[in-house]
Amino acid sequence: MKYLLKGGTVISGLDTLKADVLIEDEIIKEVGKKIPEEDATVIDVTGKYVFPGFIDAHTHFDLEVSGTVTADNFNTGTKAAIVGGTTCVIDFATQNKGETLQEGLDNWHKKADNRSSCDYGFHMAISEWNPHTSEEVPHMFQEGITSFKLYMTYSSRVRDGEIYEVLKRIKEYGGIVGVHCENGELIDQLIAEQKKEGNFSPSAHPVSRPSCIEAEAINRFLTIAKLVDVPVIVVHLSTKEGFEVIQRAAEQGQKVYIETCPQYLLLDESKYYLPGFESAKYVISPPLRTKEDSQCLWKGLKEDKIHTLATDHCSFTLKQKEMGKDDYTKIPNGMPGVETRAAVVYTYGVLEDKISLNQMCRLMAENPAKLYGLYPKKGTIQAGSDADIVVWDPEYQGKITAANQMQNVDYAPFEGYNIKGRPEKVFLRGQLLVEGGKLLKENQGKYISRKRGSL
Ligand code: DUC
Ligand code: ZN
Ligand code: ZN
Ligand code: ZN
Repeated sequence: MKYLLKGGTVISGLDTLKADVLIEDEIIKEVGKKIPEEDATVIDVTGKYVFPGFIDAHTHFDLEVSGTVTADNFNTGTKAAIVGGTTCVIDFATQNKGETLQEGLDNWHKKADNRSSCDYGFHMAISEWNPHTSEEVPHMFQEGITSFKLYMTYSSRVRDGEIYEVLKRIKEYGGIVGVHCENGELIDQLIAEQKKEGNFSPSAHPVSRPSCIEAEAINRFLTIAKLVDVPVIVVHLSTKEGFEVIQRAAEQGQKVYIETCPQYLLLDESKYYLPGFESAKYVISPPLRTKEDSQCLWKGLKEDKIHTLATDHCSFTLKQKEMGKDDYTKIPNGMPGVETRAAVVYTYGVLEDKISLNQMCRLMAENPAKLYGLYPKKGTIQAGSDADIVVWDPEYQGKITAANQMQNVDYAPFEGYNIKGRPEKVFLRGQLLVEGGKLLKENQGKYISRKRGSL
């Protein structure tokens, strides 16, 4: 199949260019002025932006959390992703305690293979570090896994010494490690305190995980990374305090990549004081913060000190959230977001002049592609790249509502938010799969074996 996207405005991380894009089979064949039509199917995209397909490098599909499983699996999650303009997700394949990395990886392939509607790769989340796990690392690279994840909180948390060993080992192979930075031991202590005082409602959630809990963990993680002398990633940064810790390390020459998410930019801790059990929708970790924190994160994006915008999509239905009706610590943590990321970032970031169109492209396509070893196969519109393309209609106007979302959840964190702009067409490796908000064909996604990244 040959398509010629004619008359659009092609967005890259650096430029905005009036150009045609020729797609042949799975690949972008040519980008240029007035490409001859020949035998291609011509699509007039005058007045539209032409973005590389967006990449969401932080999703949790089909993940067991607090004795339940996320509402979105790879089938529903990747459908929601592609309709929202995301053509590739990198999900966290998770090694449960007692498992090998290979077992964790095999499990994730079973969950994702043949039922994904966008392309997908995996980070490997390591829950147990031992001599055998260490031996498995080179094999993970052969399997296309070049990034790893550690938690400093939850039951899967690892100790400082283990973080040190993991960083050393991954460094040997040129991979990169991203860490969920929160001080798990102190959180347990603060939770016990809240319960002793009789506080069992979601309003105790942010009190159990204050800003310093994130900032301290970041500082400790960066200390370890400095000892090992290796670049690292802080995932889902939520606080100004944490941002400042990272900037101090960066000023001293340390290479630290930062990811944040729309919820930390647009929502704040007032959500924990809603009537009834409403607040449970927003029980995520790290928690929502203050408006001042959000402002700091927007500024960090604007100044290119924050490198990627992902979702941490980890969805639970209201029924699942009810598990914590009498005890907020039993509310499964997480919220949906994979479907609405681009529209929200465009409307509340680009149109409000907080970031540019090119930055949107960098944060959601080019940078994650480079950082995670997908570039230039993905994350860019140039000859030879996968034809993963979002034709963005800047004129579309709508409203976010749970009633018409694809994500398998019965609420929307951004319910009632006005949206300007949406993906009018989405191509995945040359196939037109989304048109006018409708998914035309399911299960066309495939596993992407990643190379070592560099940004
Ligand atoms: N935070 C969440 O809210 N959910 C899943 C994992 C995480 O770190
Ligand atoms: Zn193998
Ligand atoms: Zn996390
Ligand atoms: Zn996460």
